[in-house]
Amino acid sequence: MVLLTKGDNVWVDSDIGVAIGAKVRKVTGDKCVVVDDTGKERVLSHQNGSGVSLMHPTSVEGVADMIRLGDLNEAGLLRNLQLRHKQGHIYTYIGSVLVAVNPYELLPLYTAEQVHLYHGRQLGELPPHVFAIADSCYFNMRRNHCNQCCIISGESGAGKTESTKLMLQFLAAVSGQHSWIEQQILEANPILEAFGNAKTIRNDNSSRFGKYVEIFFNNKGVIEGAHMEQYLLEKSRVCHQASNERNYHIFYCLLMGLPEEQKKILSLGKAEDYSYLNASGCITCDGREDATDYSRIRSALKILTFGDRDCWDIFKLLAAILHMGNIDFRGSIMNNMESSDVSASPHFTMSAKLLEVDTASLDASLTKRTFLTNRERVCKPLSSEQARDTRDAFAKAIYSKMFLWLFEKINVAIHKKPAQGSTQGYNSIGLLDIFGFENFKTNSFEQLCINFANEQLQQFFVRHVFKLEQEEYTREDISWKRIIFTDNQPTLDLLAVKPLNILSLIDEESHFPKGTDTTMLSKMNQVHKSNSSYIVSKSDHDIYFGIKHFAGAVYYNPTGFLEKNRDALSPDLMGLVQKSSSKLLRLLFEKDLNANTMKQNNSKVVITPKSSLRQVNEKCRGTTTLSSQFRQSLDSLMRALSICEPHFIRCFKPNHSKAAKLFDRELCIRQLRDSGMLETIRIRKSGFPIRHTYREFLSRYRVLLNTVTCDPRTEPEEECCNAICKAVIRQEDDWRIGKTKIFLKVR
Ligand code: AD9
Ligand code: MG
Repeated sequence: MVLLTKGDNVWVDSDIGVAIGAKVRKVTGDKCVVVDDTGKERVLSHQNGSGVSLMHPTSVEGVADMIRLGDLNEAGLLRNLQLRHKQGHIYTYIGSVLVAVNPYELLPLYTAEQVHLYHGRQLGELPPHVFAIADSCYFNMRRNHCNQCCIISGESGAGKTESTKLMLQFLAAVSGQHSWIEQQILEANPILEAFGNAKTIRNDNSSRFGKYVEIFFNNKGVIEGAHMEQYLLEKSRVCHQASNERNYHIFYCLLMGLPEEQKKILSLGKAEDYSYLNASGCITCDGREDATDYSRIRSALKILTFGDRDCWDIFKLLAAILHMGNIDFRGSIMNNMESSDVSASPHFTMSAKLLEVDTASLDASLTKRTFLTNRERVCKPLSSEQARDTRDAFAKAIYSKMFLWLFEKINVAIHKKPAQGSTQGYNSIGLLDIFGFENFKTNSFEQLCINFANEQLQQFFVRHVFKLEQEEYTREDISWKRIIFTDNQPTLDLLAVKPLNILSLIDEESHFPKGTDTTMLSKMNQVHKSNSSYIVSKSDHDIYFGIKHFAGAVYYNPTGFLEKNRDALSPDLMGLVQKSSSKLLRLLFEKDLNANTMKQNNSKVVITPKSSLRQVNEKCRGTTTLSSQFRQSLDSLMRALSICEPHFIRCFKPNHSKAAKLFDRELCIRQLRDSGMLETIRIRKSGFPIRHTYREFLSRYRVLLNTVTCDPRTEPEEECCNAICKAVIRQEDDWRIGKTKIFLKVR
């Protein structure tokens, strides 16, 4: 045991495998009494005190920028965040990366005065703040005339969406116009949250979609417009929610807020009446006022140019979804085949009425399915279970298409295109608020997509922080200690790059008429069994596969993958939509209707099990799978990000109980590990984070030339820089002269 005296701050072992801070209270003989950070008293002796070490002074009080930490390890980072959280400082830097710990209480940090305070200041001049990052985006955009992006990541409930809103609030404030367009951009949020957020067990206002908001500024730094992209809305929530979770907020708001006479027309009752809302045992959400939110959503819709007619059409379809959920089916056997009938109910007639289709057509398209086989159309009755699935698929499709349409319409309202033909003088700041890495008890296709997105973003982060850093030093030919870091490229190769990668195998099998989840799994196993990032199921009976992601291994259950990926409605439902008198309903399915018509015209091409893959693909042209859509939108996101100067905010969730002032060390250490923070701080610190070209350096520190004997008029710039450093910086190791730049360490 190290020699300790009273008052020393030390690190001692803890039961979660990472050291905890403690203070020495008493030393007697070879025994030492310490009180750890949780208030627990411990007696250390030579027998149990081997894991004790002295704390670096920077860890005692905590630091605002963790690059400065002397104890550069997990324990040091964790304690620093915990200490600051306790002191009410929820923001901390790691260099230019902001770590934000969710305070779970309203803090007086976001006032107009604070906006004013942070505007125009250098990063690090004031205490860490989300506004400082926003200002840094704004400042860099204006100074470098370069697009900026801010990637906000973290797990569910960590505070990504709140941080995004705060960034937006700051940018709107410094843009300074209080214009209509600014108001429209801000008002898009309540709409998107009403339709895309829901109460989950992790977060009362959980975003069930990802979004990238790009804000366009003119050359005076004034907001001119914006564009919003969405990623992968969780459709299944429309029909099923886990216990104690809710459906999308909008349903409850509608039922609580819609005036009685309008509810009557839509035949709407209470939330408890609808099986899409009552099955999870959770109707209300503490802290949310559904009726008040309804008015807020209505006024936001108005601001975003949705007319009364549009709103009414939206509400009609939402009501149709609720009624559809209550349609039930009776099973029977017909000609030795399972079949089903719609049970007569007012909900069924109301569904037909609101969808503006006749009851017979609705009945037929829910209880039968037409298949196209070898030039023939075969109509098969559906069992009651299949009919229920068809009903749910229809409800989910209507809702998710409506969500896309809302986005499109909002984009039209807020997207003021720069003057014809040129984007000159315009720059943008993009804010990415996207689902974090997911690893649940059961992981399905959605988790694979989400985790794929996270791999891409991690790669982007890795590229930015690690690779660029290394490349810069190599390019400048300066020596520095190499750091080993985790590169997730092999996982990305497995998922989406290598021939027959996982995503393309899923796609191929989805296009193949005879493909099933099991044939897909066996192909994956066959192709990738020796890939070190792939985990094969232990036996042929086990239906799972695993992927080693950067944040840990995730096991996926392939059941339902192909169906989810195909993302197609039955031809019967498509026909029903085509016949509907509802303009909005037809509009929502416009693209699919076109593709469907193309497919039917194409149906002379027959697919047989012997058809080549090319033939199959050609046949299916016009129908895109979910994973290929998602890949395309991710590709374009990554392209957009790659031409921006990136900023990063890592949000942390301090506890699972949404409580203020409670810091769960175990939960936080997992997030620290998952987010690659430790590597970030190591590479930053061991490198030379401050860099200037010779000229910049000289113009900034020219005054110092008086103290050294070097004249920039006669001697090369490089020599002068070197002379200044030699004279001013004591530590030989604290600077490097590269080929074009000078590099400095942070002290
Ligand atoms: V999810 O992946 O969409 O489920 P987010 O977006 O990371 O998640 P969100 O921003 O919704 O989390 O934050 C969750 C809740 O934490 C909010 O509803 C607030 O109640 C709380 N929160 C988050 N950030 C702050 C803050 N800066 N100040 C106060 C906050 N409360
Ligand atoms: Mg969110």
